[in-house]
Amino acid sequence: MSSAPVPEATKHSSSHDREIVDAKVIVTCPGRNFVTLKIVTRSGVIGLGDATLNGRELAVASYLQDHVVPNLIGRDAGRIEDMWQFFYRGAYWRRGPVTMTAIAAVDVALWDILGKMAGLPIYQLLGGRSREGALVYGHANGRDISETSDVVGQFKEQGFLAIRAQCGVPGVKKAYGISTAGKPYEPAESELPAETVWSTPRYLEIVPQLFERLRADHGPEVELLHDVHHRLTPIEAARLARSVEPYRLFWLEDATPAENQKSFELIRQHSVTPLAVGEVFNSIWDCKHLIENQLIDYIRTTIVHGGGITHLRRLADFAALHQVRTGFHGATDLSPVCMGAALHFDTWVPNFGIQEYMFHSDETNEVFPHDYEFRAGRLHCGESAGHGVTIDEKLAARYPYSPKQLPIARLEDGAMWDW
Ligand code: GCO
Ligand code: MG
Repeated sequence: MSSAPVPEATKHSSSHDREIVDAKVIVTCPGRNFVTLKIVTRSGVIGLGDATLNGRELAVASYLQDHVVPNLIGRDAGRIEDMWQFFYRGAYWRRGPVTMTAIAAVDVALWDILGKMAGLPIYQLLGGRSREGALVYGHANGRDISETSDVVGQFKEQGFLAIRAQCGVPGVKKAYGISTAGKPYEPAESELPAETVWSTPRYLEIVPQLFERLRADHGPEVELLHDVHHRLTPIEAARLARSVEPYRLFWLEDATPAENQKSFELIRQHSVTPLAVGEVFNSIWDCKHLIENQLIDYIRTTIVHGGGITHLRRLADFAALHQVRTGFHGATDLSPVCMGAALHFDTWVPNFGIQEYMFHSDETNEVFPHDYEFRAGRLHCGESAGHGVTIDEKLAARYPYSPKQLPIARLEDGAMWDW
């Protein structure tokens, strides 16, 4: 009598097979620094989690190496929720970017392992497909309005349906989001923070002109986004949000720093421009007031900096109650491992809005082979089990860590400002 094939999940069903026997932190710099956590079970299943915190990579690597890895060995990789609670609730010093990035790395690696044990992509484990692909936005930037408009045109030609636009500010030497001629935009360029100078009046003058021109050149259909990068006070942010209303932005991002969540009330009172915030948040507590008072439209906190899939799922469900949608951070300083996991989440989450998509370099893509792909304005996660992103460790070892920090900003009189 021939026996029925053993389902993939049954093969790893004992906690003995699922025991974590190895965990390793991999730091590599294929063009930029990335930190990756690799977890291995007794039955040989490998899970990967991104642990990259731009400019603070080694702090997370050390948190993982010194405080997390010793606690992983011997535990059951299948107890994802309990592991999350162990590292969050079980830590007296909880929250903060370093801790939550480390927890995210563990969490994503465990979801990857669960997917591989079950023979299913993560989006299936979450509840299945809600959409055919994740709408993404690319980054167009130029030294002036004309150049930015040309670059927006180039993104449209590549099939992008949504485009973030940033342009140089006359009189400001290194405005946020503008690349050095011929190179892709990369802010963490030097070992110690580069000092940039900021002028709010000059900026507030040019942004409405930029979007007036973009609508004139590119018509009403393309979705346009803009990132203020925390540079404005609440009342200045309200003025900007109101002045770009005629150009129907998809969103205005990080219009003012959000430590004081109530400050968004002021912007809301004056404008109907949709607001996005949260790439620097680490937990639901950073956006609780913003969400329950419907002060924002999109929450940007993503997997790697927000405690992983387990916490983000909770955050997204809470946001859904208030009609707030997701718009995950997806800059190049988040590794393809984060992007892979985020795309499974995006494919499932009912209240999805958009996903940021900056292109990783060829070197990065070679170190992190993956099965997601861009087609007609959307990113599509693959069908392989887990999150579909692997690491070529031999190649990774050829790119040693290179210390780099993000810039800082000062006002024209020399006073420190938000970068
Ligand atoms: C974005 C972000 C990035 C950040 C970067 C910091 O919206 O893409 O603001 O450009 O500056 O991720 O590490
Ligand atoms: Mg941003």
